[in-house]
Amino acid sequence: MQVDEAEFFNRLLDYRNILYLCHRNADPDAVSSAFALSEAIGGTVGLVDGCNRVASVLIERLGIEVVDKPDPADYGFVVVVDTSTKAQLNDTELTSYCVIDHHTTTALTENAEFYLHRNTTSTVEIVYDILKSMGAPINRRVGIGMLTGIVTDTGHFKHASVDTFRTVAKIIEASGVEYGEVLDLMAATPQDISMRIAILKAASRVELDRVQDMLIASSHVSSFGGSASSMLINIGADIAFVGTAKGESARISARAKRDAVNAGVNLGQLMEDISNEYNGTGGGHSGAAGIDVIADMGDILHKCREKTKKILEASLGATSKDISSEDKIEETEDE
Ligand SMILES: [Mn+2]
Repeated sequence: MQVDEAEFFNRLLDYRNILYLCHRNADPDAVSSAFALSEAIGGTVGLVDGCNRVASVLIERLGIEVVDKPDPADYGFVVVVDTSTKAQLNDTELTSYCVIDHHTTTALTENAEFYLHRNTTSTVEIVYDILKSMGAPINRRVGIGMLTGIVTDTGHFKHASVDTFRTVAKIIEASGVEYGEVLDLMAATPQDISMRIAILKAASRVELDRVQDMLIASSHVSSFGGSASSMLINIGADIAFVGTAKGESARISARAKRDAVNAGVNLGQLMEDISNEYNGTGGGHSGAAGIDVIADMGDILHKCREKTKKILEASLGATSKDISSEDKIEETEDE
């Protein structure tokens, strides 16, 4: 059952020993949402399976106490934070739980006691509305965490809405944090050597499809697929698919520019559709999504490319051409 902000925290007040559970490889949005709720209502921040680098810097700098791989049975109630599928929880069995989330897919809400789902650009923004309705203060640590969560989830405000900026302003006002502090914290995050290698390999292995002026880049890496996919967008792709093969299964990280989304590419929907064909899990946002399936990575990547080409051809009215091999690349403009 969907509840509103006031009802959400009212219900949480009925429970003792709450676990705020973040998805695997937790990001700043998940960790900061869990941290803000635990500070306001009480309880423990739990990571299903580690966190990413910016989140680990946050945890260290803000001194956030976290429990890695907690056993939900040790807690009175579980609040699943910023998570939409069971796979993101490594299929952890949950008996009594609620969900607070902003993803377009909502598989986890089905068996939840109650949930709060909003189409915000981050979970932090939903948490802000809860704190506001509680009249809870936002201290500096919580403020820095929340702002970092919003900045990272919106791709440095690339996907921000007018509500995002409004909430950011209110968090800055309430917490006394300066935006520059948040940027400094993120800039201090070291980049892993293996991540830089993966990203460069992804770039060197790119295969391109072109529909009118839209470029679809596909590649593969052994890890850091999400970062590699975002990087392909940054260096010129309109849509990027990066595959990672893990034993029998394949993971695809997909990203799209706003123009591609406006042209009808909804990656969350695309990933959900493909995952249904393979009994896997997939979903996310229109501009950023992922899929986990038991299948050959090459086949899934091919499927992603073909379906995307069809969508673009239908909306842009052109046939695609394969420009993977160098001799076919037309360089009309030299820059
Ligand atoms: Mn999020």
